[in-house]
Amino acid sequence: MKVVRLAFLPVKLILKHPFATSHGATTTRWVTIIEVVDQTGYRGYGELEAFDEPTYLPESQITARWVIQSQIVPRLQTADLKCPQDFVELMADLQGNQTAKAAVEMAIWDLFAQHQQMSLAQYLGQFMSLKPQNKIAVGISLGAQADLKVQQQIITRALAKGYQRIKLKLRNSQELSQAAELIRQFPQANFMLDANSCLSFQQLTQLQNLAELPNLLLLEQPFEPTDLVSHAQLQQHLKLDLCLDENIFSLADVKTAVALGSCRAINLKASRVGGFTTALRIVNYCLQQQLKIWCGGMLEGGIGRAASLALASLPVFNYPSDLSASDRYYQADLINEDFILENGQIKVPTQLGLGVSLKPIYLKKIKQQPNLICR
Ligand code: OSB
Ligand code: MG
Repeated sequence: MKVVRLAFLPVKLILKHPFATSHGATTTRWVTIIEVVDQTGYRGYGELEAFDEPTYLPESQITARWVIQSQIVPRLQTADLKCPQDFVELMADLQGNQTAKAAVEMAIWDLFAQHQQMSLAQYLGQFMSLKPQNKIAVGISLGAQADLKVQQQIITRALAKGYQRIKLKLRNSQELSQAAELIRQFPQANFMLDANSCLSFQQLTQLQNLAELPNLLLLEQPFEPTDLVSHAQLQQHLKLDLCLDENIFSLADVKTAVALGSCRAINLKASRVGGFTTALRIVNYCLQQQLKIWCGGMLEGGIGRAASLALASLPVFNYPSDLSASDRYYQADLINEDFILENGQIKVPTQLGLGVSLKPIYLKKIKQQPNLICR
């Protein structure tokens, strides 16, 4: 496959409700839509998931677009790809910049799946010799709330809608006691806690107490994204499973985490690890090592969420995915389709490739964008 056109379109999405984490409150989020066309005229789409600012990930929308334009495009210019994995080979000497690589790789997987007359879920499944599920169990990740009562109501509503698991975000260590109280108040519901790096060893006793709560599944990313050693020390003293998110950018990172004993679970986001090729390798490794693994999210637009649904459809994950229904994210999304929550599950697209279509306005705009490839 020869890519003859690559274009991109930045789009600003507006969240229905602010999403508060230890990095601040997100009210709007840029994503960049990637369009690739091959020599047969097939079109594939990808979504760049770096955030506006390099706080959760080291990249930003602007740095990642620069990497795509000045580093990825020149490597793709003369290539003839036999399979999506060839793209990863082609980028092998390009360090880091996982979301930039993942955005283009997503569009290339979309193209290959279409050529195979398969949905992306089926196509990913084929590489794993697994049959994808047609719907997936989902949970919801709730932004932090100062007011306990308000958060109680939000949890009640999320459970009434059918979400199979609640993830509470922490902004700081003081919010641990509020989270513990909420988890106690809903003994019938399963919870995860995501600290996005805001904790330290000073909270060790509190965390050991939390570990006694039977409906708390895991604690995600308590410490800094570079500190696998401290995570290993904490895990040694904790019955509760630690789950790593922003620590994991590659299969090598997972291997290091296993060797050190830094966690017992991985939050997998294809975009954070450079795309599906690496994501599948990580899945295989976690299965071998009996490390728990589940699919996370990062407030993706519709293209990115369709891609995440395809990955989450593989019958290998230990917990419901962080993939909410379309109605909870954006005032206006990128795609025509809506992902709807039914019995705590979301249907995986069955059409060819990503199986979703850009809204006419974005389709028209991206077609007007300059082609970065010149063959
Ligand atoms: O840490 O898992 C995270 C969103 C943006 C960035 C990081 C994270 C998250 C979420 C929300 O927790 C998951 C989602 O619903 O997309
Ligand atoms: Mg997280």
